[in-house]
Amino acid sequence: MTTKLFGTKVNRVEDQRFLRGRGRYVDDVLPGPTLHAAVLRSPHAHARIRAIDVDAVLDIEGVHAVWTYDDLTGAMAEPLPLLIPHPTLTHGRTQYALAKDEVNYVGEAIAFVVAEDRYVAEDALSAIVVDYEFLPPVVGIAAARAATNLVHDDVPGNVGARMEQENGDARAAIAAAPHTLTLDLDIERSACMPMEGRGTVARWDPDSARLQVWTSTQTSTGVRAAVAAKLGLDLGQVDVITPDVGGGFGVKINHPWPEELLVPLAARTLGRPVKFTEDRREHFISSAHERAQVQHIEVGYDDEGRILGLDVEFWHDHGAYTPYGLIVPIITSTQLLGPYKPANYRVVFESLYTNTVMVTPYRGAGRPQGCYAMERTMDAIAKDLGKDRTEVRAVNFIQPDEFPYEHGLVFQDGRPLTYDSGDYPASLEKIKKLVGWDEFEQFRAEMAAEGRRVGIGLACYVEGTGVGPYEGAHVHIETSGKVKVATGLTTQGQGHATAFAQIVADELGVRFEDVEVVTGDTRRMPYAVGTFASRAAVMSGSAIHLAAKRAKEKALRIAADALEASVEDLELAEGKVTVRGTDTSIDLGTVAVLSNPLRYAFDEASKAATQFSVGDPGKPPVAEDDEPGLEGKDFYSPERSTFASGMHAVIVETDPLTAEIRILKYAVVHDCGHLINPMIVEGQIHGGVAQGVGGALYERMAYDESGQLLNASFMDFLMPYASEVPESIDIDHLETPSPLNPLGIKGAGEAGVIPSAAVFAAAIEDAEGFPITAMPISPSELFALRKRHAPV
Ligand code: MCN
Repeated sequence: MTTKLFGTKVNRVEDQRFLRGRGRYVDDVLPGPTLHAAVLRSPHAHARIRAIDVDAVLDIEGVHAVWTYDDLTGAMAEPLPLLIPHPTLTHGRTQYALAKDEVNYVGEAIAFVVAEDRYVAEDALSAIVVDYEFLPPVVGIAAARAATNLVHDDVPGNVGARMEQENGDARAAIAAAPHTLTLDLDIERSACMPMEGRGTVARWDPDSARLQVWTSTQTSTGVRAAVAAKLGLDLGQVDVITPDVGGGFGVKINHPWPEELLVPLAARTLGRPVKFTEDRREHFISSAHERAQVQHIEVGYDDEGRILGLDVEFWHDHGAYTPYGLIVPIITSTQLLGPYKPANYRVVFESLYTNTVMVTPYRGAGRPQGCYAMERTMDAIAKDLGKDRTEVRAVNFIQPDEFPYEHGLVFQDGRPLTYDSGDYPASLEKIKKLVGWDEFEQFRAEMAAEGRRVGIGLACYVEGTGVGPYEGAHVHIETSGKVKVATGLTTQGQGHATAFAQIVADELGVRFEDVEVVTGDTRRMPYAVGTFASRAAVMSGSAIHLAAKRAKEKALRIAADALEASVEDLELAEGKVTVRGTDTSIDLGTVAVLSNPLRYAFDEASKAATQFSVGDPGKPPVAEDDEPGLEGKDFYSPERSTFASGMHAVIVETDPLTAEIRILKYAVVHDCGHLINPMIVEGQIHGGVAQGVGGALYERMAYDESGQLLNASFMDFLMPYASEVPESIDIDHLETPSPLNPLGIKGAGEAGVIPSAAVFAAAIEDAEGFPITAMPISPSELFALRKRHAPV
């Protein structure tokens, strides 16, 4: 029997290639004699462009083109799309591919030069003269709220949107509650730093009038749609191919980037392939950031710590533009409640413009901020009541028999936010055991006896994953019996080729090694959405399962015909179709041969395809009503998102002298429904935790008040090394299957990063004994806090 692979730790097929340096990234693509592009970026955070003089540039040998906004025509001269509009976003703004008459952040693209090589292109940038009229910059949430200066003249108070939701009457509940408290929290701006930055190559074929674009993206179909629309081409004239992607983490979701449009336009205009590869500084100042929020929380609760009313107000720093609408703050506001069910909840946020890099979703997308607000509230309630922090959480949990659970909130799409399944009390028991919660006080005492200071923190979260609208798959069985699977989403290191092959191998009863998965090539799968929101497993996994099922059903129909048996008597395993209880069988490759009217003749005696024939002209090629070819195609569209959940706990040690923060233990309980590949899921959690450690203890975007990013390099932007990431992360899984998709899956890709700020703040606070309200926190900040809280 073929062993079932779903749920097992199959090694990642991708890794051999990556570990041997055989990955192929956009920068490796050279489709013929290629020109290279460079971008002139604003050195000022806020300025009006009075004039741009490019005359000197074209005299430079090797320069083929220099464009500013005035060279753009048609749709290219319109602002970039606002991808997810929302009725509340009354003042949505997106940038132009090249700044029109104003720049709003340091790094905004102003001019685009194409030259024989990148050196010439870069040098040519310095020959461009821009006449700026300086405008006062607005940097940070406080400055945006003060509104002394405006980012966009026509946006009063710098408020892009103000949104409020309420379930019940939070203010009245707080007023009537026996206990109340308020919290003010800060979480700073950070950003993802994929190893491979953004990059695009394009080639125009004048004979077929087709454009080929290679780009490092999370959504090849999105780039294709944007390029076609902006360049006035039919979708069918544009192929977007996404080779290996060295990390995306949200930043490579299609906005599209100006360069993703300008490079194809240049390729078509100049008749030569054109390439742009960003450098690290460009990644810092001209891609996207996230996180920055200031939060004010008021909560009323009873003697048990049960929340009676919760009122959250927060201010979201959106940077200069809103290409993703309000998606980040909407996620914060709707998923902030996590696994809890406060009787009354009101949330209001303002999305503020600042003269800084725009904010779009970064792994976790608004949830780390929401989790931070909710979990710090839980800790504060426990402290106020003198209760164990886990007890307060437990009394507020949604119970397993309450699913599907509705908070009475609506999501971005206006539909009610509904959790599908979960078992939070069981997760809590698991995490307590895993981290040694009940034994911690004894550990603390032992450490204190050695003069060491330790603290423990816990944080719970839920994550809406697997959002629609749809994803598709094409499963094709070759005459060799090997299986080719295409899904339109792209892959950035998540191990899709492995996990999806597991699903197909199980469904078709073929060897795992015989399944090859292709992602992110619009020629293979033109209709797809992309990889974000931890959706690939749910969306493409389900679509692939359904498509494989179709291919299997077809294989059985053809085999039934060939074997003169009924479909019900057949089974598909080990690469062949067998009449149950007999040794009469036909291998899958031969079934593929039979599916083609132009085929090899099937020899009854040897049960093999022998010689070429054109089939029987009087007979349909395959079974009645079937199309030729042994393949299955299907699309999966979910009713709504599925909600993964989890809990993290950390034990930290804070050095009494240096305030260095060390991680002694990190534990994770994670529920993403049925696991396709537990090893991949654990890898995703490890990666997320590492990113979370960075976000909680090291990384921040250090803007000065003039809007200059002071740490736009890896010399200055601290990321954790292997030495700062916990050596081992203890992980336990809980599997509450989702009832919303055929495999019972929930997503896993972002979970590791969501509770970081909350869990580290809790542990450090527990070690130090004074409130930690601003994250990330560095040793020097901890040191300063100690001084502030030292008894006088
Ligand atoms: N998986 C599984 N069983 C489940 C759920 C998931 O085996 N029940 C597997 C999936 O098959 C997939 C992986 O876990 O191989 C992640 O699946 P999923 O949760 O569906 O997330 P996506 O594949 O949609 O990936 C997107 C998610 C996001 S939103 C960001 S951001 C992110 C992340 O994944 N960026 C990443 N993980 C990343 N990992 C790497 N290496 N690089 C990035 O850029």
